[in-house]
Amino acid sequence: MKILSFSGLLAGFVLCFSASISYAEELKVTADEHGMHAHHQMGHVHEGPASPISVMGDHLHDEGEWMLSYRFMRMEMDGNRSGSNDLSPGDISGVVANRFFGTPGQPATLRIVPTEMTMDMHMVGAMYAPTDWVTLMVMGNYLDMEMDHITFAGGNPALEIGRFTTESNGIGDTKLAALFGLFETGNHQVIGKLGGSLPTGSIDETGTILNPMGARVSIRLPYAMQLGTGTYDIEPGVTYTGHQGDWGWGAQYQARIHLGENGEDYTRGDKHSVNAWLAYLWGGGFSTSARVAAETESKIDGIDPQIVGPVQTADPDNYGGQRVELGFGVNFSPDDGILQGHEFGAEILLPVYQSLNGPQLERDYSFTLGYRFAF
Ligand SMILES: [Cu+2]
Repeated sequence: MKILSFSGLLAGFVLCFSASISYAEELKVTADEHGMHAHHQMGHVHEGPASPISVMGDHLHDEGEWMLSYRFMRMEMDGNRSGSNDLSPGDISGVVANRFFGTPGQPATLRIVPTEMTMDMHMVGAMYAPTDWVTLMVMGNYLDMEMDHITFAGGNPALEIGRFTTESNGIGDTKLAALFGLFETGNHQVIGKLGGSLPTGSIDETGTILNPMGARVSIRLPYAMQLGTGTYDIEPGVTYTGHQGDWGWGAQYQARIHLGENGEDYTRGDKHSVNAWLAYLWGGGFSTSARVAAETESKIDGIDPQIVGPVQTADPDNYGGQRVELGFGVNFSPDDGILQGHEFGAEILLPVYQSLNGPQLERDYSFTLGYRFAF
């Protein structure tokens, strides 16, 4: 269904912008006549269509050029699964073993089940190129998260006694990276990334929960609701991009490797991701893209002694997994006029495969809206 409505959207673009396309064709002819071979004008980072807005580190800037960006991402999680099997709250409460059984007040099986989570992320980034072959990047994040839960009675795991929502918000981890041009010929470019993440996000956020005895208590929130990793992380990557006429494509590998243990005695799971995309420039600066993204993340190593409870999210083993998502994007980056150098993009990602170290909340969708400006 979603694919069908996307085709509809594409068809819409074809109709709406056919006029702009012929205008763009005219411009191209003029450019060729004037010998302005399509190399990198100031404030114009893309030859061919733009990459999807959620893809980062896919381009270099010319010496002395800056770029500022803002992105908003919303990720929605809904329902649980373990491996690739869906689980209802009744499949978890009273069934899944509680790793904290033996600690005073902890039942043998789980009693609190997360049902939904929303994460909003505001990302502000800057890029600067000290030379043509190196571009530096810095990105700050602000996170706002909410998780809904059902609490079942300590003495009767089938009896719901209430619901509650926990929240956390604040600055996340800060990213730094250097991008290097490794290879460039005609329409093809390979860029290496050497990046890192600084532990600026809090890992001791607290919240109020409803426990299986019916009491509201304040506790340290589980790992999923913490704002940072607490560790210094290395983020290497390599990106290939190519373009031909109105088509553009790319492929990227990225990793996030956590160094050492954080101050609360644990390490988030390392993450590796690959993605590939295809984009088409319809004209007038409008392009659309389709992307496939796959990632694998390990479970958490170690345990925060203050995160305890009859809930799946308190268990470091219920983190990570593998997923594959499809992304559909739209970009607008005019070649001329007052908006030249400004780029607007949106992309939605829909999971097609998830195998989680669960029980764990499964991803429903995520989307990113972004703006970037080069000067
Ligand atoms: Cu840039």
